[in-house]
Amino acid sequence: MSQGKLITMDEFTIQETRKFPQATGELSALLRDIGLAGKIVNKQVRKAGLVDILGAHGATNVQGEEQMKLDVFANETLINILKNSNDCAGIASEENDNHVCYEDTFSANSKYVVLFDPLDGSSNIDVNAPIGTIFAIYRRVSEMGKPCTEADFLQPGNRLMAAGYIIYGSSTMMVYATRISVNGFTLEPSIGEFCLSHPNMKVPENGKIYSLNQGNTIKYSEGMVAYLNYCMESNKEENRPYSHRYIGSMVADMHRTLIKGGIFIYPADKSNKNGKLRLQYECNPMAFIVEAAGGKASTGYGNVLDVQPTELHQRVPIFIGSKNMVNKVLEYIKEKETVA
Ligand code: AHM
Ligand code: MG
Repeated sequence: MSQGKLITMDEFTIQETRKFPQATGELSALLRDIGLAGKIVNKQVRKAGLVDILGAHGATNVQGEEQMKLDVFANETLINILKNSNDCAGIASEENDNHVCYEDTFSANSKYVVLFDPLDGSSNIDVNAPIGTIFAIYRRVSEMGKPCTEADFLQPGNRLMAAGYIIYGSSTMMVYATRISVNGFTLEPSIGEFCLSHPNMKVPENGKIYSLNQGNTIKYSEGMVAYLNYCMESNKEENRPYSHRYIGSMVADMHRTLIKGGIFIYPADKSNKNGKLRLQYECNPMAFIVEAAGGKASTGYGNVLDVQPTELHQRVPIFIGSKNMVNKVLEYIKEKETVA
């Protein structure tokens, strides 16, 4: 944690941007807008347990106002804030079948598009476990001055300009990565600002935690099963057996992985040859963050960031986290040659 002077996320982002004389400040403004959406979502998330009192989706609350499900609320908040921002030409969201183009003049002249999962892990809301918003920012490839196009949203992760997440946990944090560094900001509720708390985050090269849905073992490939046995075997030199931790909320599992090291896996299995998680707004942003922090992210057959997307909601298997742990699981998978 940084000591002494409180540095807000906006201050920090502006200071960083000043290091690049050609920067226009648009990316900083976009990050600020996403942070603002995060604060608004956070306010609703903090009331989630009161849903039975205040009313669920479709019901009316005591004031007679219609209540919205949290993931719908998060989606609409992000869409509206980015629409009113001067720096976003359009968005794509897990909640929408197609991308959304903002067609006003300001937006048509904006150079960025944003993809997001507005509220990942939303099944965890009912049990008061952490959930999060994941986002990815690309520079558009379509012609400026005109509405954005699908091609803007089908760029590989290696073309990302920035990516991050907001975790609604025991505290609320926004973590974002540029190509240069990854930094984490904790929401100071009394002033309503994200403040720098985790500067220059680095994923430890080795870890002691593996994170995956081990209940699916019966569906896993031979290589995956062999790797799980490796994790569970006792080995004093390598500090095994490893601990197994799985929250079932990617943002929460990845946040722990980023801080403590370890590996997070959502592999291909016998019924889902591409796993479960979505490339453009779950795997790519997390891969970008982890690689900027010195870790590694693989699909089992190549880098996540090098996958050329062909459709907006496509899925990929993912092995992500501490470099040495990812390399180890890849050895097992390669040896058994069973991953699609
Ligand atoms: P969601 O986008 O519907 O919330 O699903 C994504 C979530 C991830 O946060 C998490 O890692 C994964 O699904 C858990 O899946 P499973 O229950 O199959 O282990
Ligand atoms: Mg999701």
